[in-house]
This record gives sequence, C-alpha cells and structure tokens, in this order.
Amino acid sequence: MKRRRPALLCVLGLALLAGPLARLEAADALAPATAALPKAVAETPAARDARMKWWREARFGMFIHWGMYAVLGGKYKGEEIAPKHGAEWIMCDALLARADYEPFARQFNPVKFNADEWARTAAGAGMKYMVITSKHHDGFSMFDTKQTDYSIVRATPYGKDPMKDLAAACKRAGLKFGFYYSQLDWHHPALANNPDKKGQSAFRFNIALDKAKYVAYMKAQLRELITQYDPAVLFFDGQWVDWWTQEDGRDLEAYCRGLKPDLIINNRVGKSKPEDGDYGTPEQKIPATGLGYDWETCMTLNDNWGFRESDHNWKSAEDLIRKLVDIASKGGNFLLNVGPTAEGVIPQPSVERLGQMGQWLKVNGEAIYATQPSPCEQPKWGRFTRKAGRVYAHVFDWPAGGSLEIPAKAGKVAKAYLLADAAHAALKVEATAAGTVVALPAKAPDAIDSVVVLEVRE
Ligand code: FHN
Repeated sequence: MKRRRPALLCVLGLALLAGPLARLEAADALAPATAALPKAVAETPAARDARMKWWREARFGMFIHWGMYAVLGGKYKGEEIAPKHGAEWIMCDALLARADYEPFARQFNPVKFNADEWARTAAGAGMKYMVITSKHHDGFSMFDTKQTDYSIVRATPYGKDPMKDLAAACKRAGLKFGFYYSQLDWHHPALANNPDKKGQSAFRFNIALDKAKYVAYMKAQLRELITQYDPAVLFFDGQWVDWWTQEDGRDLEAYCRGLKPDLIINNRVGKSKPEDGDYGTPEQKIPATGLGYDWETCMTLNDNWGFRESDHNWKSAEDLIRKLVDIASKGGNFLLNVGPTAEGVIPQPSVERLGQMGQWLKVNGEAIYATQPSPCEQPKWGRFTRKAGRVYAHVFDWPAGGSLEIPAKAGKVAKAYLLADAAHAALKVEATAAGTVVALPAKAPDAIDSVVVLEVRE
C-alpha cells in the first residue's frame, strides 16, 4: 500500500469490489511488467498521510507476546529448550506434536492479569500504542473467537477474553490498540508440518493441505478481531511460508481495509516487500539510515519475545532510550516488546526499564513525538530530530570543552536552550563558517541524553 513513486503512478482502470473500497487495478506506466500485480486498495497520498498521521507522530509503542507458550516459559518437562527461536516457538523448538502441546491450555489461568495495569505501564513508558498477539504461530487464539475451541476463552480455566478488557483499558489510557496475527499456524488442520523438511524446519516452513479453507478461517478470525475489538493496527507475521504469496497479501489487505478503511497494516501482510502494507518492519535491528518509507523497528527487552523464565539479559534504560532516539532521528517507530508470564504479569525488570523511559520522555518527549528525521549527518556526540523551526540536538556524550558544534545544514540558529530548563534560558550561540557553536553548562541535565533545542531559520 505504500506509494514509493506516487507521481509516477498511472491509474489504468478501476474494478469495483463489493464493499466500501474500490480495488484499484493499476500498473505504473514506467514500471516493469511485474508491477501488473494489482495494488491493494485505492488511496490518494493525502488520504494516506491523514490515515498514517497518528502512527507517524506516535513514534513509540508496546509489543506484547502473550500466549499459551508462557505456561512453558521456555522449558519442557523441566528441561530448558534451546532458544533456537524465541520462547514463543517452544512447540516447534521442542518438536511437540499438537496432542502434546494442547494440554498446556488447561494450565493457562492468568489470574493476575490486570488490563488497566498493562495499559498504565505502556502509557507510563511514554508509549502511544499497543500491539498484542491475538494468535501466534502455535495457532492458540487469545481472543473470543467462534472459529475454534482452541482459545483462551474455551480451552483454559481462565475462560474469559483478555483482549476485550485490554482494548477497553487502552481506550481509557488514551492508547491506540492493535493486534499481531500470524498467517503461520501449527495447529489448524488445513496446514501441516512439511514432510520434506526435518525437525524445526518442518514447522517453520509448513505446508497448506487446504489453503482456501485456511484462508477462509483467517478471514473469519480477522473479521472477529476487526469488528469486535476495533483495532487501529494489524501486525501480520509468519509470511515467509511458500504457500503464502504477495497476491494473497494484497487480497487479505483489501479484505481487512474493506472492514475498517483506516486500519494501519504492516508489510508482512504480503511478503515484506516495500509495496506491501503500510510500513516496513526491521526486526531486532535499526537501519543505518531512514528507509524512504514508513518503518518500525520491533525489538525485545531481553532476548525473547514470549516469556522465558531463564532469560535475564535485559537491555539497559540507557541503551533503550538511545535506541528510541536513534530510530526517531531516522524517521522510524520503535515497537518495544514485553513477554508477560502465564499468570498475566509483565516481568518487573521490563516494568522498571519502561518506567525509566517514561521519566525521560516526560521531560524530552517534545524532541521525539511528531518529529521529522534529522536534517543532517549524525553527529559523533548524539543524534538530531526536528520539527518546523526547531532542531533538537540529542547529546549522548556531553562535550568536555563545554561547546557543541552544530553543522550549517541544521539551519541558522537564532536561539538555543536546554529542553530540561523550564525557563528556556538562552545559551550563548556563535555563528561559524561550519555552522554554529553553542556554549553548554559544565553538567549535562541528563546522563543518558540531554536535549538542546535550536530555534532555526531554515
Ligand atoms: O517468528 C516470529 C517471532 O516469534 C516473533 O513474533 C517476531 C516478532 O516480530 N516475528 C517472527 C520472527 O521474525
């Protein structure tokens, strides 16, 4: 759905589909023949900008991987299962047959789950949206679905719908709410482990015994997710399997948009190509530069998406704050993951780090939310973000000599002040041939990232 070259896009024909959205049969006049694949749905660049506005301004969201795999916590029969993937892959990594994995549902009873507490943790971290696993690769549904009994509502002692509570809690907390949904499914009878592959690969690259039946199942579940919970975002995943094509992705994207036109959908709805969905999804990494289209880095707080009891390798708040700044300086969003326990508790080390990020954002959020990418090369001492008439210098390494060199490309600096200084007292600025030198106080206001606001004439 991302338009890479709107100006070149030539509309050659319009085929109407049932439903509110017309499906645009278009081919870019200058594009190679492969562009004959139909685009997903029609939308002008202005309409797309309006739809993406809140997401682009949000910059920071909570990813949640929560499912039946939390009951195992990375172990099977007391043995730690080598984290070939993440703890949420344990059915695959332990090579469990469906009959051996299903009974864990009877132990899944998240009696400590408190939706408002999760929403408060996200909002307190300065996050603006939440994306939670409605169904991961294990095929277990975490919502009230009529399509299968293999769900938290029908197959567990908990017997309730946590997604309904979480959607409502997010609304109360002012957070946008979204779902992760996996095309890959190790439980549905229309799919099967790949008989031509060994071990975990048989799960990872499973096959479709009856693709039409499974796609109909997915569409029925997505209709439930979209009409019952009103999500703002759909994060698809598991798109790498051979039986899922880019055309399947376009069809699914058009189906979902037909139910909710303002949905924001990731590129894994198709085959993770730049033209699939609304945004790119670099995972566990931050691109060296912006990508020329909307993108979001998703990342774990430790080394696992799902809860792994033995994983204490938590990233520091300093590392996480600087990652958020680096991502924002390149025009991306940061979807940071928590993996709650089977009892419904977000691990305390996650809560602590998110709290520290929230404290930093309380003071410096102006330099992150609704910002544009840096106007110039990354400085050695930190990063730049910007808004109209302002450039934000994020200083990670406070200069010992007390002066900060700002390149001319940042603009003509009329005034500079510390964002943490409520009085906005002007710092001494001096124009030089290379740009501007700003005189800084001896002590940095923040050990992790101190923001100097530069009021500029562009
Ligand atoms: O296999 C999944 C994995 O479990 C996790 O959900 C991540 C998060 O984006 N996506 C896939 C790996 O790329």
